[in-house]
Amino acid sequence: MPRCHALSLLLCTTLVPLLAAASTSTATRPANRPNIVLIITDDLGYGDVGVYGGTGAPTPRIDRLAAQGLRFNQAYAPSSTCTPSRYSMLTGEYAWRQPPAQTSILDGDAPLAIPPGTLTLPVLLRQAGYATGLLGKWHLGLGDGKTAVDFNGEIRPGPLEIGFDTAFFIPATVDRVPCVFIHDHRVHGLDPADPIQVSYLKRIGSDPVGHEHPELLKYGADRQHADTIINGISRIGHMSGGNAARWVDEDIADVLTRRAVRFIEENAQRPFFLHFGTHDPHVPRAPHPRFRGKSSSGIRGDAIVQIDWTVGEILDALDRHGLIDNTLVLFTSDNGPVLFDGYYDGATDAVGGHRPAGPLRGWKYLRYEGGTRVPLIARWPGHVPVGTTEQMFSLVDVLATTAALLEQPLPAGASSDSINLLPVLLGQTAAPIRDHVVQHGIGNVLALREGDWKYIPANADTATGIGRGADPRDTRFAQARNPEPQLYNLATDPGETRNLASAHPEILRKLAARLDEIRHRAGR
Ligand code: NG6
Ligand code: CA
Repeated sequence: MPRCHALSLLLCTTLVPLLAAASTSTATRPANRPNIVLIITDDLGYGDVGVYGGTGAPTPRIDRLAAQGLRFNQAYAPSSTCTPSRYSMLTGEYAWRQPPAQTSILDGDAPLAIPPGTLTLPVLLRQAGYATGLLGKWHLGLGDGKTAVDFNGEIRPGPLEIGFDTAFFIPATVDRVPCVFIHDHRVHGLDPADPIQVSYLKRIGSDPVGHEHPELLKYGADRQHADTIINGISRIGHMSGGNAARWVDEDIADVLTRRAVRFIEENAQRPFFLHFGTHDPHVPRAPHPRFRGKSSSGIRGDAIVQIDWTVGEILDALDRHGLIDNTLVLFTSDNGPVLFDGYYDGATDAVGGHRPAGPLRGWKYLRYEGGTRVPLIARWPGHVPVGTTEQMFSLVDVLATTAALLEQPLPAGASSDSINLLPVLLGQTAAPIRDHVVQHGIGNVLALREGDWKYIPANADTATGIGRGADPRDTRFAQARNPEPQLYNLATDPGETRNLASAHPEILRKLAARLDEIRHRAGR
């Protein structure tokens, strides 16, 4: 069983009466209808933020948020990559229950991963009367898959068909084409006289490509990231046209942050849900020049400074509109960190003593703790206690927890992997509710943490997910060779260094059986 931190015990025993008192005096709306601002960063690690021990970039605004709320030390992203993690968070069902082609890292022209009609987090909130907005990273596919997505016409189904009232978003990743924002159903700022074409299979148009014209690049890239050059950065995939609509990487954070502030202003009078996905500190890293050199760990650290600025702007907007007390803010990340992810931007050399995954082993893509343990900070003054907690929380639980908060029943069979952790969020229990968490690595491999024990099944020697021309420093190689099952005790060995599989065969068997049971339990 997870250890319950002394402070959470203290919180549970001393704060609950205070919280109850506070909730009756707050605000003009029922206490179970706070606005929800969910800030989900992209590839920010467990050790990247100051309050989590990060030393590579100052993060005073995120640290202040933590000081005003609850910091989870045992929070997990459902997967070590973006698409499956976000799928799981929005649906409450582990992505690996679906076919890999639907929920593995998606290209910019892949079909929508979540079927319209699914009970999603935004659907739930919309049903409860919330305005629902998506800003920033999406990466869950577009279109029905029957015909190719036409980026010059109506792009649907997409975020609006799975519960968002409005959306202004990056279709996949910033390293993938098309390099344009989509606003609701259309490419933002598209000149119809300059139509967009996208292909991941063949070269199209006359734009230069990175592998032929390295002299045009801000920094080099491996072959996988060396197709069409846009704004001096080569991408995965080919794109032509849409010149007026192409984003400027250095301005992405500003564009999205401005829209977040506007969304808050426009919805200040009604309950709202803002799903804000930063691009930072994902590759290609191109923080605005005003943040360059503002960290001690190079370009990736500067991108983290940019995140901190973004968070500060969003929190200031809540403050200006008097919304602090009736807004639940959640700050987290979609998967673990990575230094080298295709671009030679100097991040690996500049990291110095900063440890993006903190004391944990591994990186993005992997089942080790560093791949999926993420920062999670919750703030809702007067409701969420101030302090830290050792209770486990997976982002797959956001849905059932929100449903409980809104007192909305979940239909039988929906969101089958999501656990209601509202009592944890509100500091009403010292007893652990979630006693295990499933961790998902690239190539659809799983691991199970139960209490302090961590089990990683053996897998075939396949270079899971490693594409053409991968650089040898690609962290995905670390997962490829895993002929023996692994068992770690995270209480005594948080860095997963001593494999206890042969010392504790009975624990190994028990965890293997439980993982099997979870794996075969029917999903949605
Ligand atoms: C990988 C890309 C990587 C990144 C990742 C998605 C290669 C070699 N690497 O396939 O650069 O885009 O996909 O990251 O293509 S995620 O955070 O959105 O999951
Ligand atoms: Ca990510």
